[in-house]
Amino acid sequence: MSEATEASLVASREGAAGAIQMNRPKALNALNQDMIRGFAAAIRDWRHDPTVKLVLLEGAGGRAFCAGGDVRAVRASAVAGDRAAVEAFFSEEYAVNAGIADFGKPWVSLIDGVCMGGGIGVSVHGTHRIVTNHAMFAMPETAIALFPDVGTTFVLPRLPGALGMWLALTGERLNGADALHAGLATHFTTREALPALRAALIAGDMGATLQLCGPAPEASFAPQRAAIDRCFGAGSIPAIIAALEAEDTDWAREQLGILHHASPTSLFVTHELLTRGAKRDLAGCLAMELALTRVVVNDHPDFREGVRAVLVDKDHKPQWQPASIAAIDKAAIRAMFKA
Ligand code: QUE
Repeated sequence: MSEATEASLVASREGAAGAIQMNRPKALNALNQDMIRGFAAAIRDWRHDPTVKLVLLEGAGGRAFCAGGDVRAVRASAVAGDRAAVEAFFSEEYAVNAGIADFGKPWVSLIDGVCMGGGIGVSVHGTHRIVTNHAMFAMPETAIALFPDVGTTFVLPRLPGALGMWLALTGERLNGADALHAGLATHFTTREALPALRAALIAGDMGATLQLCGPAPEASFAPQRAAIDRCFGAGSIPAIIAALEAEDTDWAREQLGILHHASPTSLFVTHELLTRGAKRDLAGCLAMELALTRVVVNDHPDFREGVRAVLVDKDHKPQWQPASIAAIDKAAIRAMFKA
C-alpha cells in the first residue's frame, strides 16, 4: 500500500482523549478550509461519544500552535471575486469556534509557539489553554486590514481594563506568562513538562495534568499597565491617538508608530467591533464578525493590499485607502456595519 498523504489536520483517538494535531508546519499550521472541516467533523463525532473524555489540541512541528487563518488563500478568493469561497471559509471557521465554546467537555489546547488569530479562535473558547514559556500570542489583524475575529470581539472586551483594545489595535505580541496574566491562557507550564502533561491527558486525568502546571513569571506589560488603560480606554481612535501623544514616553511613541502603520479603516472597524462586542454574547459577536468579513474582505481594497504587503510580497509597505487616520470618514465606517 502506498503511504497516505499527510493530512493537514490529524484527528485520532488516544486513550481517553480525542487528539487533534494541526499539521501544516511549513505554514505555521495556519488553518485552511480542509482543517476547518476536520475540526467540524471531530466536534460532531466526539461531542456525544462517551468514550471521549476530553479533547487535546496541539500544533505539529515544534515552532507553532497555529499562526491564524490561511489568509493568502482567502485573499486569492477575494481577488478572483469568489464571494462564495470567502463566505464558506469564515462561516465554517466561526461555526467551529462556536462548537468549541459549547462542546461540553474539556477542550485542552497545548500552546507552545506561535498562536495568532485563528489559533486563538480554536483555543480560547475551550476550557483549558495551557501555555509554555515558548508561547507567542498576538491578534495582528489590523496589520493586514482585517480585524480581530474568531469570537475575539467577545473575548477581548472582557479582558482586564483596556488590555483587549490594546492587543486588538496594535497586534502586540504576548509571551506565555503575559497571555496567562491577560486571561487568554488559563495555565502555565514548561516545554519540558509537555510529554508528561500529554500522557496525563491521554489517561483522562485532568487533576494530574493541572498538577504539571505552575506559577508564571510577571507580565512583561506590567510596567505599562496603567498607561495601557489610560490610553487605549480613551473611547475612540482619535482619542487614543491624542492620549498616546500626551503620554510623551518611548512606549507611547512606539504604540503610535504601530497604529500609524496599521490600516486606518481597520483601526476604526476594530474599535467599533470591540465596543459592540462588549454588549453581545458569543453568537452575536460571531454573527457581527461574519457580516463584517463580507464587506472588509470582498469590497474594501485594504485587505488584499495588507496581505500582499505582509504575506505575499513581504515589502511591509502597504498603500492604505484612505491612507491616514485623519482622512477616515466616520459615516463610511458606520456604513460598513449596516451592509
Ligand atoms: C496578520 C494576520 C496573519 C498573519 C500576519 C498578520 C494571519 C496568518 C499569518 C500567517 C503567518 C505565517 C504563515 C501563514 C500565515 O500571518 O492571520 O500561512 O506561514 O495566518 O500580520 O492576521
